[in-house]
Amino acid sequence: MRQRNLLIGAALAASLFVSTACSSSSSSSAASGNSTSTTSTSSGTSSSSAPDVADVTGKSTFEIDQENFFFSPSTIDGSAGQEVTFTVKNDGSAPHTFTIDSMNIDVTVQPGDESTVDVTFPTSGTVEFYCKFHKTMGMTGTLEVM
Ligand SMILES: [Cu+2]
Repeated sequence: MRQRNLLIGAALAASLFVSTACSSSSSSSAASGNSTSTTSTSSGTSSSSAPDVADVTGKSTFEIDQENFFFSPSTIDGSAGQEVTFTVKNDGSAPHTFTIDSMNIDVTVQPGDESTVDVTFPTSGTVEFYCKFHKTMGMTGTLEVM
């Protein structure tokens, strides 16, 4: 008698375990559904932080956006000696600068504001531009002659 009760108890425990396993597997599939949407969200984030290159060859004007805390695009390809008027637009919530030491360019743009800057590409190589407030946070960019 006592042995039989143990068997029933074991069977009950086994069926409980199965139903628990079932519910936990269904809840884990719901969780994986959540993680799928999380993945698509984070891939959108990673695409905005991915190398952001623009080719302005042949253009006389171009817009650079300032965000918190990066330039978009951050790499700008042009031709040797090309003159471009950049419209520097601050889409962030903090003041940012567009600064190029070698060209004596140092423009501060307030949030929601924009400013135009005349830039001449170098004859070869690269020139760095940056925000002097957030350079240490990686808010830099490059003018590049291909
Ligand atoms: Cu800044």
